[in-house]
Amino acid sequence: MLDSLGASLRDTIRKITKAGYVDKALIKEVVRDIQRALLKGDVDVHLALKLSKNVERRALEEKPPSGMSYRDFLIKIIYEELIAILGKEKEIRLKPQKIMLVGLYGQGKTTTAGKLAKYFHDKGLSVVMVACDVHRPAAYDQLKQIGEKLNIPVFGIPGERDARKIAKEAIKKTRDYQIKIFDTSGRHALEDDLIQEMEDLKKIIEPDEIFLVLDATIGQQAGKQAKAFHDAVGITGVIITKMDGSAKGGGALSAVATTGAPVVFIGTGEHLEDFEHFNPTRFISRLLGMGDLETLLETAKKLEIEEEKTSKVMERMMSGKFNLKDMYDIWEQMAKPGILQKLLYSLPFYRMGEIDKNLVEESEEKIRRYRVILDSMTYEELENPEIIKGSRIRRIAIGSGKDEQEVRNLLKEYHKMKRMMKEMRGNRKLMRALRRQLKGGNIDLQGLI
Ligand SMILES: Nc1nc2c(ncn2[C@@H]2O[C@H](COP(=O)(O)OP(=O)(O)OP(=O)(O)O)[C@@H](O)[C@H]2O)c(=O)[nH]1
Ligand SMILES: [Mg+2]
Repeated sequence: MLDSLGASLRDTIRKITKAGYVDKALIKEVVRDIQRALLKGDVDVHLALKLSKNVERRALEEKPPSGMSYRDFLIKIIYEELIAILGKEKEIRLKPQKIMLVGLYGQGKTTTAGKLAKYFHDKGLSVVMVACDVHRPAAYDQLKQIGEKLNIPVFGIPGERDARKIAKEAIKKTRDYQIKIFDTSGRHALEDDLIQEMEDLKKIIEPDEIFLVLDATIGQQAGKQAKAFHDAVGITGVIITKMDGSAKGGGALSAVATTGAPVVFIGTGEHLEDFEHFNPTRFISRLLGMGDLETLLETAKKLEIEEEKTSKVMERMMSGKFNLKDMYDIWEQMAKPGILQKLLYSLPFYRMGEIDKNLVEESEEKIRRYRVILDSMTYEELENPEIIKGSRIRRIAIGSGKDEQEVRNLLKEYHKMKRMMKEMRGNRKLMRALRRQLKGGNIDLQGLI
């Protein structure tokens, strides 16, 4: 499915992964690659242009959360933008419902009726299919055969020429089933009599869902058809069939998404199990061949949360409020291996002089010890360190297995930090610099150690 589009996109990702660093030239090259791949995959020119512009703009303007490399960030942007052109996922409810399938000749309605029936049947619901196609000879037999294969009942009136009568009878006779799937007849084009028939059936059936069945090989035309059917009868989703072996699947999927109608399922072969619920995120992960993209995104999310936490602490410090809980947050960030060293290097006055390696190690060790002590404090004490005196100090020392002197040292350090912050607040130039950093989302915990 979409083999060549997938292969080109995977090549692009590989190019990024292999690159020594991400610069403007690489971004431009990657954007060109993606554009070419999308156009070859039959994606609309404007859509492909818009996507590549978005990727370029975001890659040049946005900054990765601290801790994430520019390389991973670029991949993440591409991934997100590709998902965005496929629209939103539509949830499939596993509750009693009536589904009406519509579409032109030979798009795959009858086969899809069977696939849908199997989908719900496999999930433990009772299913019946209704043969409302009275135009195509042997339409009833075709559905009946599919039903026999699946062991799922089919309701129909062989020989009946009026689809409305069949639908009316079906509504009366299929009350016991949870899922009712109505196969209808197609036409060469969206003619008036097809529209009339769909409207009449819609009134009788009162379907919960009207799914338009479209063949992927029509490519971008899928968008126009989806819109025309929607205007004529009101569809609630689109099922795209024959995604296997069609190079135009990308065009069909993206064109439908631009109409706002969600793609609900895709058919990927002639067999009844060749069918899947369409999920844009999963689809793109598979297309890019990256099982670990989810992990990448999760990591990014975590880093963003941490960054948010850090900037909250900074804000509190700048507003003059600062307690042991904030100190704990800062130390929690710093306790991560390597972070402290990175921070120290980023401080201007450290950069000027030599960084003593022992200092880093000592500080890391001290932070580890202090965190144990903080863990033994009550919430009230962390919020309001001034109340920590005599008997509380004793209790905290025993609780953390340290001696009282060390608890006192920690408190001293806290007061020193607080004092330092007061002085910082007096230093307007420094505060301005900090605010700028905070706004840029690039925060160094300057001067806190
Ligand atoms: N490769 C492939 N073939 C499919 C898929 N879905 C349907 N087909 C084939 O497409 C052909 C037409 O499918 P039908 O289900 O009969 O289509 P229809 O819309 O009911 O056709 P009419 O009733 O004549 O309007 C059949 O040969 C199916 O086997 C699919 O996802 N992949
Ligand atoms: Mg049919």
